Amino acid sequence: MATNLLNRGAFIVLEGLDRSGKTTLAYLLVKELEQRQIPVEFMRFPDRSKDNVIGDTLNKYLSSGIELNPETSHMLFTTQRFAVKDQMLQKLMEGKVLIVDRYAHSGIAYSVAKGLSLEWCKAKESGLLRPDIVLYLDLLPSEGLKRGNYGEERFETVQFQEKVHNAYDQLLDDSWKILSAHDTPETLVRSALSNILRACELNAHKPVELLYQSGRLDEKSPLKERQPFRTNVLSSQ
Ligand code: FDM
Ligand code: MG
Repeated sequence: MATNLLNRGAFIVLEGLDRSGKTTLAYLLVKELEQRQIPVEFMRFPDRSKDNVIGDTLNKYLSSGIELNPETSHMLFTTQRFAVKDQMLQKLMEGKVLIVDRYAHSGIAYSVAKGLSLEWCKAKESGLLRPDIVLYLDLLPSEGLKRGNYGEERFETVQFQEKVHNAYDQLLDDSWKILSAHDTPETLVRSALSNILRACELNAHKPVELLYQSGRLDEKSPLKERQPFRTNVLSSQ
């Protein structure tokens, strides 16, 4: 067996509508894993850091400060994911569990909700790392409205969230676990954690796969031979 595949970490993504509780659950999961001495790292997309040009632009776009057409915004969100692809792989190979708050599925669901085609959006995300599990926090769009600070950002309207909800439905595959966003934090943590611990066990010796693409990252992957891509322009990490 290839040595670099010994006990890789699991790649976990949290997805769901605005106000579904992804960020809260992510923090609780990180705490639980740390308590179990399991190496873990939290990441989120988009990265809104003001010290990189894409993060700053996306932040202004989301808070309705500037306009971007759907294709442009899609590609800016996607670029942030590709910019840290190598770093994410490296962390997984070091044995770290990655807990990621939103990923390509948000990219696709929100862009499809704006009217872009599913095929176009999926093609743009193709070749990113494929999560071992997508934990989807299922929230009725009309329920999000009742949660705090709803409506402050660009996409926080029930009408738009209905479309996002329908678009997410089209992305479901065998890596998805559906959790009810209406459950208590304790129930959610218990259920998410058991899925994560199982994924750690099942995938420890399996290569990381690529999203919407057949083929895996194996030892001969050019990704491993390349220096990790680092720039202050695209990534603040
Ligand atoms: N969003 C997020 C997108 O439209 N595309 C993407 O690729 C990603 C990652 O950005 F409205 C949208 C989804 C949401 C906003 O909000 C990010 P949060 O509340 O900070 O997660
Ligand atoms: Mg939000």
